[in-house]
This record gives sequence, C-alpha cells and structure tokens, in this order.
Amino acid sequence: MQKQWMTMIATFSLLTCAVRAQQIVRVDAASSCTTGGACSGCGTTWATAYQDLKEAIDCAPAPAQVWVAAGTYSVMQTISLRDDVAVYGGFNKSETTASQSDSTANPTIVDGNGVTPCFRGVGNASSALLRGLKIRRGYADAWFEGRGLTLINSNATIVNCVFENNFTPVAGAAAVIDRWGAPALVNCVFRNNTHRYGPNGGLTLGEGNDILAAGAVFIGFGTTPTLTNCLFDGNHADEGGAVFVEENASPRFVNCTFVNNKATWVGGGAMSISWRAEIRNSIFWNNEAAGSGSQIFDLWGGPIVITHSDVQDGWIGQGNLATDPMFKDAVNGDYRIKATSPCKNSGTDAVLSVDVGNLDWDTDMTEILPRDLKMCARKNGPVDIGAYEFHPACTPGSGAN
Ligand SMILES: [Ca+2]
Ligand SMILES: [Ca+2]
Repeated sequence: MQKQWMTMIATFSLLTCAVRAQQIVRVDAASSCTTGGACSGCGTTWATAYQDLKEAIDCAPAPAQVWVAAGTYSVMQTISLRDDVAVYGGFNKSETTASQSDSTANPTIVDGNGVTPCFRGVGNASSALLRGLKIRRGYADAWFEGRGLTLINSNATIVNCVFENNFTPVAGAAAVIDRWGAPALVNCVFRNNTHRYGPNGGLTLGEGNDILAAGAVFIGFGTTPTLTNCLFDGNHADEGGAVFVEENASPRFVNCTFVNNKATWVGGGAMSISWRAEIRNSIFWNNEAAGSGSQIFDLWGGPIVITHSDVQDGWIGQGNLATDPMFKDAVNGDYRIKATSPCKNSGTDAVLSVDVGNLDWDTDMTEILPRDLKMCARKNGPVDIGAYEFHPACTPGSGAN
C-alpha cells in the first residue's frame, strides 16, 4: 500500500513539474510595452518586451525566468525579489536559453540614480535569484534598508552581480543582509560603495554623526550568509571598510578577495563583533584603517576563524600567509594572481561549497563549485587563495567579473 502511495506521489510530482514549466518573461529598456498593472500583453517576445523591470518581475507568473536585455534600467520604486522568479541579465535578444546570456558582453545595469534602493527580498525561499546584473547608485538613508540590495530573512541566491557606487549615510552601502536567512552571494563584485559619499564622490550626509558601518555589505543579526568568489574593491566606511559583521551573525566567506578598502576608524577590510564569522581561502591586502585593524578588526579578539588565507600583517590560523599575493595588474584592477604567487595552490579544497548558483549552467547544483570569478575552472590543481584561480591561459567566460 505504501509503495502504491509512493508511486502516486511520484507521478503527481512529475505532472506538477510538467505543469510548472518556467515561463520566460522578456524585458528591454528599448521597448515601449507596458500593461498599466494589468499584466497582460507584454513580455512573451522581444518585440513586446516589458520596458520596466519592476513591472515585469511583479507580473511574472511564477515559476518564471525574467530575461533582461542589455541596457540601463532606472529604478523608480524598489524592486521586490520573488520566490520562483529568476532574473537574468546579459541578453542581446538572440538567445534561446538563459545559459547563452553574457553579462560581460551585454551589460545590464539597474540604476537607483542616487535616490532609490534597487532590490529588496523579504522571506524568500532559495528559489529567488538574481544573475548577471550591475546594480549601481542605490541609495537609502534608513537603517536596515537597502541601497543596492536588502535581504531580510531571505535565502535568495545572487550570482555574477556587480554592486558599484551605491551609498548610504548609515550602514551597508551595497547590501544589507539582516534578521535571519541564509542567502548565497556567488561571483559578485563590490566596488566603490561607501557610507558617505554621493555617486559623484561629493560629501553628502552624516559625517561624524552616526555609527557608519560597512562600505559594501552589512551582515546583521541571526543571518548565516555565504559569500563565495567575491571581490571587495575600494569600498569605504567608518567601521568595516567593506564588511561589518553584527553580533550573532555567522557569515562564511570562501575564496574572496578584499583590496583597497578603507575605514575611517577601524577594520579597513572587515570588522566583526560576531562570535561566529568564518573566512577561508581569502585575501586581505592593501586595505587601510586610521585606527585598529587595517585588514580586519575583530572586537572580541579571536572568535573569527580565518584559515588558508593571505592577510597582510598576518593572522593566526591554519595555512595562513602574510606575503604579497602578487596580483597580475593591481593598478588596473586585475586581481588575478601571477604564476609565482604564494596563493597559488595554497587554499584548502575542503571548504569549497556546492554550486548553488549553478555557475556552469548545467543541471547539477550539487557538484563542487566549478568556476572562479573569471568563470574559469575553480580548481587548477589544489584550489588557490582568492577569488581567481591561476590559469596560464584561460579566456574569461560569459559573466566573468
Ligand atoms: Ca590551483
Ligand atoms: Ca552546475
């Protein structure tokens, strides 16, 4: 009897899957199609693509893939992430599958124009997804509100996205991850986000008045995010130039590179007041703080677990280095490593996570992480330290950052 039930359940599941095939909703800034909230008549072809990204996502019949053509999308009102709606940028309108999109060749920019937070996800299951977008100039002046992205109790997956020139007078210029949730951020770049300076670098709000933290990502209470193959470059805050980890947060950074971030007070690269932060296979180099912890400031002195990482000035932990990572061309922002880098083959394969972002677009999300931040193979021999694996000759793949 039990077996019959199992068969019936299996059959029903198959039917349900068949019925729930993902619809494709198209968006193109160059289109003029809008439904005025009726949600019919736009999006089924490129010729009738939605002009507005928010309308397309709000109207998408979940489960759906939202395909976004290259172009710039101004955000007039914050866009909510939705379960079972995957948003992909990088289309030139000739593609027949999402895997043909290329956010490097076809930049897809979501722009808050310095006045509006861009994305917000609340209570998402892991099926909410953003991939291949450049999220810039998001702004918010409230605590726990998004600039580029806010995730509240969200398990969303964010892949191949670039966050740049977002700003806030309070905390988390690029992203706020807060109040529970285990989101995954894979192959993302956080560049030139700041707590204080406007999109054009002008002084705006809050100097010396507030507790200003996390130039890039604020990791808040009860969250357990993983950040893999991410680059944090040139972000700025008072505490935690790139990242601030709040009490009772348990973030995990694997194969991330932190360079050129600055703190006016403490924690040039990162500051943590948590008991449970974890950093593996990562580089902290050339970050600055006017006070303590040019690379990392750990308030409690020891709870952060750092291993197999290259930290300028050193950090106690298994496999850690404190030697020049020998970037390929740091002056021009190329943080791949040279053949002679001490980071080559010095990471540990044991901490590599599974392919939650499905970087290689196959059907296997349980394999070990297959790509680095340039979309080259993540492993060339033992895994390297940092966001990029050393390859003598790998042409960066689609979506590379
Ligand atoms: Ca290697
Ligand atoms: Ca895969």
